[in-house]
Amino acid sequence: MRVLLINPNYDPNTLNYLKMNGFPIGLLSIATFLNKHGHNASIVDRAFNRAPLDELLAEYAPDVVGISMISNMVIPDMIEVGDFFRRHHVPVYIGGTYASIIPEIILTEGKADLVIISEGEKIWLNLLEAMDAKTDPHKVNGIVYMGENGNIVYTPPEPFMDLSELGPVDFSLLPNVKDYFQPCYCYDNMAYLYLSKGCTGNCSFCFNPYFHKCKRRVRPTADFLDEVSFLIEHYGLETVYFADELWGVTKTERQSLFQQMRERNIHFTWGCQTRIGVLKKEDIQEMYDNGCRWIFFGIEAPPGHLAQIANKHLPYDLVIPTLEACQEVGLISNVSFIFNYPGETESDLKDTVQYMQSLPSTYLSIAYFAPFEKSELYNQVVNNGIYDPPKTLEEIRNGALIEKIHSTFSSVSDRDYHVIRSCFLLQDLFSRDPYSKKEKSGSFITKSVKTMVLNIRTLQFKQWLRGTFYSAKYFISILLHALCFPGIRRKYGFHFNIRRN
Ligand code: B12
Ligand code: SF4
Repeated sequence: MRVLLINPNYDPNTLNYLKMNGFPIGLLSIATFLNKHGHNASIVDRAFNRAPLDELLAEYAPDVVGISMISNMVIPDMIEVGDFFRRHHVPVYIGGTYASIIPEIILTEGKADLVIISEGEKIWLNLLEAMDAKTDPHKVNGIVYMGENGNIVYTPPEPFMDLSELGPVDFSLLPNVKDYFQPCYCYDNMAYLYLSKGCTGNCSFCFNPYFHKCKRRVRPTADFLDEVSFLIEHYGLETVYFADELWGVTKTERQSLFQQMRERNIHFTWGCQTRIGVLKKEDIQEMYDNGCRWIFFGIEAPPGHLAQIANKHLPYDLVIPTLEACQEVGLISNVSFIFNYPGETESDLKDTVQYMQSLPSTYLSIAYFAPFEKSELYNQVVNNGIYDPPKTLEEIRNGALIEKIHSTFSSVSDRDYHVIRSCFLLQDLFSRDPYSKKEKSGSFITKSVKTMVLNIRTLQFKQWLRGTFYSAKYFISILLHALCFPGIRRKYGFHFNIRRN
C-alpha cells in the first residue's frame, strides 16, 4: 500500500513567538515500521515542503493519507490537507497526541475517515492489512470512527507494542534532516530523539495517564544509539534532547546507555526530563561525565494544597538536594511550575512565588494550566461549570494550549499572573548559566538571540520573519509587565535575582 504521512504546518495565527520544527519522530517511526512490513510509506513535512497538494497527489498517488496532530497549532493546515485528499477519494486517518484526545470533534466535523488513538505503528499495519484483504478496517482495534447512524464508535484499545519490534527509525525518509537541528541552551545541532515512552505518573493536568495508561516502556538502547551514530556521522549531530517523558528511571537503564556509548565510542552532549527522586548526586555526576548538560524537572506546584490538586506526589524533601547536586556537578537545571490552577488564590500564588524563589535551580519555567481533554482536571473544571470546553476545531484553534490564562479558574487577576510570570522570564533571560562549568556559559538572552538568528537557516523566510517579529513583541511585553508594576511584585514577594555567575 502507498501511504503518505503528513506533518501539517503551524497555523500562522498561533505563532506568537518563534516556533521550531523538531523531527516528526512519530511519523518517522510509523513509516519505518510500515516499510519494514512491505508497504511504501513516505513523509511530507509541510513546514518545509510547501508543494501544492495536487502535486503531492500526483507524485505520491497515495492509497491512504495519515495526518499528525500533536497540538491545536496545526488545525487549518490539517483541515486543508485532509479535505483535499478526501475530495480526491483518498481515505484520511488522523492521529497523534492531540488527535487522540479529541477524536469526536474531528469526526463530527468530517475531517477524517477515522482517528487512530495513541501509538500508531501497529494500528496502521492492521489497517493496511485490512485494506489489502478488502476486509472492514473498522474491525481494527485502537481506532475511532463515525458509525452509519452518526454515532461515534470506539473499537477496543490496541495493546502497547514491544518497542524492540520497531528498530531504529529510517532518517532517509526526510530529505532535509539537518534542517531539524537547532541550538538548545548553549549547545548546537540538537535534535529530539527518544529512548523511552510514557510515564508512570498520574498528574491531574496531564493527558499522559490517558495516552500511555501510566505505563512506561524503554526501547533497546542499541536502536537509539544506531540513530544517534547515524546522525552524527552523516549530519553532524552534536546534541540530543531526550524526548522521553520520564528519562532514565532505573540505574540499569542508565548504565546500559553509558556503557554502550563507551563501547561504541559515541559522544554527544544531551539533556533530559525526569522526576525529582529518581536521581542521587552520584547519578547526576555519572550523567554529567557521560555528556548530560541539562535536566528538566516538572515540579509544577509548591508543597501543600496546590500539590494535592496537581496529584504529582513529589518527594519534596529531595527537591533542594537534587537541584543542589545539579549545581555542584555543573549542569543546568530547569524546573517548571503551573500557574492558574482551578481555585488558586492570591495567597496560593504567593506561596508558589516564595517556593520558586527558594530553589537553587538555574532556570524556572512557568506555564498556565491548560485543560487538556481526557485529563482529570479537565473533567473537574468542566463538571464544576468553570470551563466551557471548545466544541469545534475552530474554537480549539483559537484557544492556545499553554499560553492562555483562563480567567474563570482562579481568583488571581490576569494582570498579576502576567506580571509575575514576566518577572521570572526576565530574570531567566538575563541570568547566566552559573553551573555549566564555564564550558559554554552565557546569558539566556544572548543564546535566544543567537538561536533566533540561526533559525533563519531552517525556517521559511516569511515564517522566520513573523516569528522574530512576535518574539520581539513578546519580549517588550515581558519587559513592560516585569518592570512597570512594582506593587504587584511586592504583593507576591517577588525579588529579582539575576545570576551573573
Ligand atoms: C519532540 C516534541 C516536539 C517537537 C517535534 C514535534 C513533532 N512533530 O513530533 C517540537 C519542538 C516541534 C514540538 C512542538 C510542540 N509541542 Co511537542 N513534544 C515533543 C515531545 C517531547 C516528543 C514527541 C515525540 O517525538 N515522541 C515520540 C514519538 C514516537 O511519539 P509520538 O510523537 O506521540 O507519536 C506516536 C503517536 O502519537 C502516534 N502518532 C503520531 N503522529 C501520528 C500520525 C498519525 C496519522 C497516526 C495515525 C498516529 C500518530 O503514533 C506515533 C508512534 O507511536 C512530546 C512529549 C512526548 N514525550 O511525547 C511533546 C508534546 C507532543 N508536545 C506538546 C506540545 C503542547 C507542543 C507545542 C504546542 C508546544 C508549544 N507551545 O509550542 C508545539 C506544537 C507543535 C505542533 N506542530 O503542533 C505536547 C502535546 C500535548 C497533547 N496532548 O497534544 C507534548 C505531548 C508535551 C506535553 N506533555 O505537553 N514538540
Ligand atoms: S506531568 Fe509528567 S510526571 Fe505527570 S503524568 Fe504527565 S508526563 Fe508523567
